Amino acid sequence: MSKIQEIFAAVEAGKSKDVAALVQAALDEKIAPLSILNDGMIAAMGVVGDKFQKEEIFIPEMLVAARAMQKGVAVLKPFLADDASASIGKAIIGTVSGDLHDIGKNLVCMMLESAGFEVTDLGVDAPKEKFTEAVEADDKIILVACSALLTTTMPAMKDTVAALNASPARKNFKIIVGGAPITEDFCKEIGADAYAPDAGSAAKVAKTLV
Ligand code: B1M
Repeated sequence: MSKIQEIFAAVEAGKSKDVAALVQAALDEKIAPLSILNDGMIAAMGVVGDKFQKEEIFIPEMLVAARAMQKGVAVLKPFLADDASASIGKAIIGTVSGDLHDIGKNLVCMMLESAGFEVTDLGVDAPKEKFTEAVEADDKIILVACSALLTTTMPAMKDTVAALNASPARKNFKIIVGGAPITEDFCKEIGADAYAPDAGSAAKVAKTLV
């Protein structure tokens, strides 16, 4: 079994300690950090999601897999970041109201930081008021990033973007949206400035926006 396959299996089985050690071993073997992330950990979470959908596993298993992935990401973090020294400006990020998924949001946060943004994380289940209060309290915020992982929380993203669009601070910032059910069309429909399919492209798109 290759290291990537071992990481995949350990994430799927929710073996946090093994994942951390295996990610370190893969890095020692000079395996590309993005391959460890995409082919090892994110791919395993995809299988976890499929198994959940088929009712082969349940929420506790999904949760331990998520924790295991987070341990792996913590080891990988310094190797994914570009270590930008100059600050581009301030950003806020959050997972919208009703949604507790944070792994993708955390990855976007990490990539924005590595691209040079000074990011404040509003966390998960963040009500629209949390976003508007943040941009109205600080006119240096130039980017708002919203994540949603559930089709049922897409309306909360729509409400959040509507509230941000109605904010008197709107001229100061751009809005970027993403998450598994989000599309370019949905982004346009709700009046956000940009959509990105993954964390790496979120950072690239964000830089072109500001
Ligand atoms: Co949830 N869950 N979950 N879950 N969960 C999904 C999303 C699901 C697809 C699983 C499935 O059924 N196949 C499904 C959603 C179905 C749908 O809406 N169509 C689902 C469900 C149904 C649920 C519950 C409703 C289950 C229940 O209670 N019956 C429940 C909802 C809780 C809530 O939020 N209110 C629930 C709960 C959970 C856990 C808490 C157990 C756990 C989350 C733990 C955590 O996040 N700390 C969990 C998990 C782990 C998953 C899966 C298995 C993995 C998610 C993940 O972390 N993926 C997921 C299945 C799947 O994704 N295949 C699933 C890895 C991560 C890196 O990818 O977050 O997509 P992702 O981020 C990507 C991109 O989307 C993008 O960048 C990242 C990659 O670089 N991205 C952005 C994300 N945000 C972005 C923002 C951007 C740009 C890009 O710009 C701002």
